[in-house]
Amino acid sequence: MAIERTFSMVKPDGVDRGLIGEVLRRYESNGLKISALRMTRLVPGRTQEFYGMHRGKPFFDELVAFVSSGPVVGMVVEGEDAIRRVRDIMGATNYKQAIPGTIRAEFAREITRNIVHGSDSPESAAREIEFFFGGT
Ligand code: IDP
Ligand code: MG
Repeated sequence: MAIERTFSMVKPDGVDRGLIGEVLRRYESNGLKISALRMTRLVPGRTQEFYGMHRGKPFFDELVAFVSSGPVVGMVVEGEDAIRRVRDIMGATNYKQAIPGTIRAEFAREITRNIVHGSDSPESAAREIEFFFGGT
């Protein structure tokens, strides 16, 4: 399995609840490397662009309002099979279906406010890393 780079982001609920360190620790203690890190706030137009694949879905407006509501911490995570491993550490989108011990199972209480984002494919990872870190 090749070394991959993926994008992950602590969403505003994770930042607000003091879970930045928790998320970083889980990646690092699993042997993944944080190779870029940036705290910022995404205005709604940027969040709409970031989540463009979900445009038109019933939860889109709520998702955009939530992710634009406060600071986020974006990061590049590197390692063997990093895309799948980050998603395994995060847990399922719906926290009720997430495997116990995952970030979302332990900390999320709503489907939308689920603490973290992680790229779902090599194409998404490349696009999201460029979106967040391109030009910096
Ligand atoms: P993912 O974050 O696990 O990749 P996606 O399907 O890409 O999940 O959805 C993006 C984000 O949109 C989710 O993390 C969650 O915050 C929100 N979301 C997804 N599905 C729903 C839903 O059915 N209701 C409300 N919010 C949702
Ligand atoms: Mg997704």
